[in-house]
Amino acid sequence: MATNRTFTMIKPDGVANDHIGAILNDITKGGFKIIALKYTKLTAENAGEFYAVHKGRPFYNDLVTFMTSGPIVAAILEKDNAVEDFRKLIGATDPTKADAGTIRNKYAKSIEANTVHGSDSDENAAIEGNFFFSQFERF
Ligand code: RTP
Ligand code: MG
Repeated sequence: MATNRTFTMIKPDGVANDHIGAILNDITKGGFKIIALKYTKLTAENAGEFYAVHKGRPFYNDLVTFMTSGPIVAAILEKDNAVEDFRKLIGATDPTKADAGTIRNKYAKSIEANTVHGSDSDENAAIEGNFFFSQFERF
């Protein structure tokens, strides 16, 4: 059964290009409730651990460098069928292939600087939410 939570980050390009407010608005209008929210900056160690699944891929080192290049916004979101519906809201990894109206279509500049992260499974949503938030930071 699909759980009702997913995890997202507004990546360094989304923050640097002043899209935090617009993206949170899109998320809310998309029917997601924000149940945890944090403005922070990843260390290389944090980013390496978060993206460990991609270790060894050609883009891994650039991804870690990019994800540590500036502050990010992390959030846990709640909605029925959250993981799948959120990935629809953000669009394809490559923004040139993202459907019109999706967050990546509207704000992303490249496959790397693609503005938002969305968990790819219920299991990873729980792992990623726990990576950023304690039980005292989710409501
Ligand atoms: P995310 O995990 O950030 O939500 O993105 P995703 O599921 O759509 O894509 P994924 O395959 O998990 O890749 C993670 C992030 O790595 C960067 N990437 N660069 N240069 C490349 O070919 C390439 N491929 C992936 C992107 O920033 C992608 O979001
Ligand atoms: Mg992914």
